[in-house]
Amino acid sequence: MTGTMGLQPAAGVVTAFSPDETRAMEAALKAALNGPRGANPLVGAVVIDPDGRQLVTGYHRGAGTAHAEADAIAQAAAVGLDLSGCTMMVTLEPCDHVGRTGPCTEAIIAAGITDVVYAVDDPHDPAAGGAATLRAAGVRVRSGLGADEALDLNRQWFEAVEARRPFVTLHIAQTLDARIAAEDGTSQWISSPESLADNHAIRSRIDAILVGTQTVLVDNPRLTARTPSGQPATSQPVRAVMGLREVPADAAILGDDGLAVHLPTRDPHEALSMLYASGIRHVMVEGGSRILSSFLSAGLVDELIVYLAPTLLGSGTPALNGLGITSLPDAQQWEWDASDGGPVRTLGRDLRLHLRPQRRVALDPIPSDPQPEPYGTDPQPTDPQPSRTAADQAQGGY
Ligand code: AOF
Ligand code: ZN
Repeated sequence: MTGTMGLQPAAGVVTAFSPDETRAMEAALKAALNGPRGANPLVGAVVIDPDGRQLVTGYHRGAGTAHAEADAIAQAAAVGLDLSGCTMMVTLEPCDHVGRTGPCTEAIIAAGITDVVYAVDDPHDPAAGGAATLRAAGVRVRSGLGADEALDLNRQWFEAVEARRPFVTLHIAQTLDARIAAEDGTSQWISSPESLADNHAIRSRIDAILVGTQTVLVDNPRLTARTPSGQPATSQPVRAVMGLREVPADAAILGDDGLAVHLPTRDPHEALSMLYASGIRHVMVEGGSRILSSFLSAGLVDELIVYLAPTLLGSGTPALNGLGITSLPDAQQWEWDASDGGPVRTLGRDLRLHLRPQRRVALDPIPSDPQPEPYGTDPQPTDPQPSRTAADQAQGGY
């Protein structure tokens, strides 16, 4: 996100905001960055008293957890702070639905908050309508302060909601020279135990994990979310395999929990549509290189997480196998993501890089040209794509 200094309401919005409100919205935008990206947007909320003093700051910690408004109100309750007559500044229109958590409108009204200023409308149908509900309950509601920043903060999420597709996180575990396996196919372990643990923690909070049939045939991964001691995590993602080749009946990915699904397509758009239709809102694409490349070349990646090991191979399977780019001006441009722990973290001996696209490559649901690199057929023996999912073959642990 670009700096939040000097927030302005969106063009056409004429409501005046006080300097204290502007400062509080800046603080709310900053707080939102603490959360993880995914099925839900990053949201921050700051409550100020009638003198403009900031009382509590809340943020959303991802799908299934308290919304930013509820988080701020709970913090106030925990220390016995009365918020009646106060103003809440929030980066997204408060929700009006019972999803995984209760409606924020209700929590705001119950807390006695009399004013709400939010940055941008919630485009998500089931949750929208909060402003009208608040007004009907006598709350003064204004919007538009920090709208540009709030839109930019969640621009990939807004795009995914609009396109009615899941939010896509792409995961690559690679060497310094961008290899995901050595020439002989060995790939255990490129990443540090800390990186593997981080990846499994993400698996336990997403809706689905996606790999290609090639990865299943070569690596036979389990793709479950597991704790560092090898125990299954409490929450498990759907395990999806895409591609036209059959998934062997004894493939480890099938498991016995009914969470595995085969998507008979090579088109990443189609795979996402199928997942969306079954209620999936956040998918992590894990590999191999052809799947990674096809999602990247289709412009379908909202978040990129790269575990970079301080290891050189000099040959072996490259993380990507071509994005259809032949000239530098056509290169995909990525931006360091300040959210969720920042753009660079140290995980054991690895670096964890966190990025988001600088601009969308394709917005159309079904782009026709160029076609994504096919995969799932014509397996290449020299490119076995073991990927880090080979880790799943290990007994216990990762
Ligand atoms: C808010 N505050 O902090 C967030 C909101 O499944 P749920 O219950 O978590 O609801 C998710 C939807 O709620 C999400 O798609 C978006 O429309 C809204 N997110 N709303 O009032 C928040 N994260
Ligand atoms: Zn809410």
